[in-house]
Amino acid sequence: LKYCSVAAARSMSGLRLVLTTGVPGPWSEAAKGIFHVKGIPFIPVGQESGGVNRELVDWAGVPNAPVAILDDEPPRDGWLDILLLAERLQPYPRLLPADSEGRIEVVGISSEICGEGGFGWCRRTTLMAQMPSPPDETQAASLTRLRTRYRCDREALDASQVRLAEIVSMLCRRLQIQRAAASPYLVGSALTAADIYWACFAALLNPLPYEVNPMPASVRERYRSSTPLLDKIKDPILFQHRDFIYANHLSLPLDY
Ligand SMILES: N[C@@H](CCC(=O)N[C@@H](CS)C(=O)NCC(=O)O)C(=O)O
Repeated sequence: LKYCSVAAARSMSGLRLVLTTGVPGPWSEAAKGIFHVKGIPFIPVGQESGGVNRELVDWAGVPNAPVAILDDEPPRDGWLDILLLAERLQPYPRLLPADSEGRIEVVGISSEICGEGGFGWCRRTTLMAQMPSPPDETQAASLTRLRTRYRCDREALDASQVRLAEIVSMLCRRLQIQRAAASPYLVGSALTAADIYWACFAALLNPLPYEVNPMPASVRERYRSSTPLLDKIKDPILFQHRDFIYANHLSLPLDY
């Protein structure tokens, strides 16, 4: 992907989407997926994972990604705000059902995947809290920044492991119930945002193969690491769902 610098993007109008560069950050991949499905064009702007990202903080108020900035509207850096913006710019295909009950289900599941204290957040905590400090000074500083930014400390570790297991079990159960009802989707019988989020966040347990996802080997190894508890819970249906969503709704190879 050809990224625009923050300085250049700032002087443009239209939809600018700040994305983590060089790795398939699940929140960034999901934001791209949402705009892709709706056919909404955007200007990609690069964010450095673990970096200070001073210019970005000055523009968007946050150092991380994704952030969607439309014209001179306030920057949107939360997954739900980004989704609601996409729904507004191009209502079809709907990624949130029209009925309130359906929306509750999709937003609830999505929050379990993307929200603070959800799957992505807890998986990051379990991976980063246990990482040995890298010998390289720049890498060590970047890890410290990420740990502080996302509160990945030893105290959060146990609670994160419990939440992670709970959410992964819920997703497996739900996918099995849906399969029994002949739906390949997480909610109802059509694609919703929850499917895109899970397809992208599943990488934190099992990244797509190198041919379509040439991520750094060290990050891949970390994402793939498991625990006896997770091994017991992880059902292949989690990744069958992911593969179906990529094959039918998203685009490969990943481009970050
Ligand atoms: N606030 C965001 C989540 C943002 C987030 O956790 N971003 C991470 C994962 S892509 C990130 O930018 N990490 C790299 C960094 O902080 O430098 C949302 O709710 O969508």
